[in-house]
Amino acid sequence: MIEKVYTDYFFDEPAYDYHDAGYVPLEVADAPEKPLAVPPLLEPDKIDGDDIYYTVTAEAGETQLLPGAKTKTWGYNGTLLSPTIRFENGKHYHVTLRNELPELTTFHWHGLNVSGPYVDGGCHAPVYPGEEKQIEFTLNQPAAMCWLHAHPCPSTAEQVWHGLAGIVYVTDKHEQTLVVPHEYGVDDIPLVLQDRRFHENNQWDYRADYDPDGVAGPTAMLNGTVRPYFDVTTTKLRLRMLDGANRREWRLHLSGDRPFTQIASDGSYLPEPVQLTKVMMTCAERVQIVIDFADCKPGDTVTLYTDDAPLMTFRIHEFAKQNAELPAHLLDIQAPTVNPQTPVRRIVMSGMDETVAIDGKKFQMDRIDAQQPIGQAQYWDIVNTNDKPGMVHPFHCHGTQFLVVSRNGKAPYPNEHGYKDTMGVNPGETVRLLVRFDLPGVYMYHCHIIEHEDGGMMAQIETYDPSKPRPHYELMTMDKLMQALSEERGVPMDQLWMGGMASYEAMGMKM
Ligand SMILES: [Cu+2]
Repeated sequence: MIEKVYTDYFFDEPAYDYHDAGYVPLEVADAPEKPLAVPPLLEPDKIDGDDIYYTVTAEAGETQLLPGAKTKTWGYNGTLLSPTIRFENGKHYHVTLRNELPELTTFHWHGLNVSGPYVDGGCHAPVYPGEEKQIEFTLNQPAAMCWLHAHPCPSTAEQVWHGLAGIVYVTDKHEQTLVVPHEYGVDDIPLVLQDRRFHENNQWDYRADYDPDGVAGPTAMLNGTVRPYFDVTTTKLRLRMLDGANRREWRLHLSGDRPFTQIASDGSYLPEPVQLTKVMMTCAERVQIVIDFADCKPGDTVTLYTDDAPLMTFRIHEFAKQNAELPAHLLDIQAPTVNPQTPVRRIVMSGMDETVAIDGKKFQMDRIDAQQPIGQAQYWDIVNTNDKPGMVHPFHCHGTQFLVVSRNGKAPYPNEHGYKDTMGVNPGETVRLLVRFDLPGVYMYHCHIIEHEDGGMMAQIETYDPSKPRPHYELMTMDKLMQALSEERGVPMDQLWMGGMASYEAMGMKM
């Protein structure tokens, strides 16, 4: 029995995105309600014992989003977003990455504990148009919801805006022992929250909407559905939510202040469920909640809101009463060992618009900014030097799931006790993380307001096995990437448009 119900968003109100001059308020689209699109599960190409084979193809197409003209969109194995990919912990995966887009892209597995920089799919792992690459990995991490998105900096934001984002479930044996909703598409549904502006003829125009502090639009889109409803046919419903927006924060609550229970964050279940009436997600964060409709009757509706904008309606149907309570304990978190000698690393996120930087520097693909041995935890103090009111910068690190130790020396938020890979840092705040890498490689860490990341608010760390010689990593350079894009787009290098470029130029850097 959970007694305490939290009723605030925890984050600092003066830093909420709606205070920013460039904020785009949400509007209810002039379109009828539609059933929520629940992506199908991706079928493997082949299963051979513990070896499982998948193909993921990035492609362009058209999607019916509003009445009238279809919208030109990009997606994985489809025209928008992706089928849901379900990985099982401990299995060995072979994934063919195909690029049928007109330009290079990368396939980044956000939240998966796989080796960097190539399998991880950051900027060093381009797949050129018409080509394919093979990756393989064995998963070693607890059950979670992660995601797949394009990451070819500095055009990550534009490619994600086109639709290159997909849901990835990780399952494990422990999860199978928990009494929590898990019937995919029935009482366990993924929910990708995004926003777009529809221009003439229902088209998106990323460049027209460009804002260096993040691109936003007035129309909310959940799993690519504008004005969705969902037919509830079970007492309890589990939503696996992802902030898949480039910039927008979601401050979620239900009509009638109906409480809900958060059971998981980015990289794992929470140790104990937390009951809330409000939850805020910053870019790339995941929150899994269970809503209990036991007191509802057929014909009732419950609405999901962000601030005061309605996002989705739950239409209640007949359901068999299911009175089992959620487990009081969900996961044992084994924190990495620390001692008084545990190193403390300080990482400073600074600036707004074009001045964004990490430790005062813009990202350089062929520069390694930090090093850390594998298997040994270190404290990372993430500092946001923005004044109030400034922005919450969502800090993300590839290749690891960390623990949040403290916020300005105080306890983390009640729903931050699970593993995370992305975490909002308030202006003027220092958030202490405990970070351990298991695999050697090169991993990026950055702000997940995607335009900030493209604008250079990113750095990279090399992790290494102290008992082995250091491997050589073939790192991409901005020049190489720009040359490729210039050829693919048929545009001279100096006329190549990428949002992040202006940001580098503002800092006096030649691209
Ligand atoms: Cu940022």
